[in-house]
Amino acid sequence: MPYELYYWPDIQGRGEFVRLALEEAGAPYADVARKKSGMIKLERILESERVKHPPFAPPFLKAGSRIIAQTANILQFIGARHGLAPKNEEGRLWVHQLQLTIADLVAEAHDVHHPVSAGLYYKDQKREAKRAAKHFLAERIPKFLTYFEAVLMRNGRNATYLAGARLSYADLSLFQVVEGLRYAFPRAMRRTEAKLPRVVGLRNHITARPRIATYLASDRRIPFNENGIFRHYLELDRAR
Ligand SMILES: N[C@@H](CCC(=O)N[C@@H](CS)C(=O)NCC(=O)O)C(=O)O
Repeated sequence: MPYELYYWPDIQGRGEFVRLALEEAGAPYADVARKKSGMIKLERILESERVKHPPFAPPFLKAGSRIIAQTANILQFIGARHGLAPKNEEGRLWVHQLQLTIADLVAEAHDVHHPVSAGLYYKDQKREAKRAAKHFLAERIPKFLTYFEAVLMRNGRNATYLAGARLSYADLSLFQVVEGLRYAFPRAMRRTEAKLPRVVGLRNHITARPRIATYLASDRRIPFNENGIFRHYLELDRAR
């Protein structure tokens, strides 16, 4: 049975981490809210009192009768089922740990343009956003990405992937983070990336994987925009 992915229809957002894993796995899925009446189905699940394990927010994945939420949790599930995670416990925990660290970075990237509240418009928190961006660009992006550079280095001199010798969902997610940060902060990323050859190498490798390349060229890949997590505001990319 095809999976059903429930996520907002007009943004990559956190749903994109799940889309990438499903695409790489070649797993059939419906991106429900992008189809006719799909938003009604999504809202119905969020509001239902009959769902055994109710999701707090999208993304969530319907697999048969199960509904699974939280991006890292969904990926753990897909990873185990579709060979995108190590089989042994140590390896599985390590990949999950990496994914949770990526989730921390994603949350910080979001909070740069919404530092006061997700409930306010960007235009109502621009001053605070500029302050947040200055620190995010100068300190936080380098700290996170240098960490992933070191993880790649520690995995072996010629390592392609973050964990062991095989691709995992964390590799796909790191690719997505680099793409997102490049879109949001092109100027700052040019500077930062110069010191991250392994992270850039992993990003390039993922782009060239046949299923991912096909996906990226398709209309299933929603372009980045200013409603998602990674938003390009010139004033934030230039914050100093
Ligand atoms: N930790 C959750 C966060 C989920 C989340 O924040 N989803 C956003 C879209 S990316 C949302 O719709 N949030 C609604 C809300 O927080 O009220 C995850 O990783 O899946």
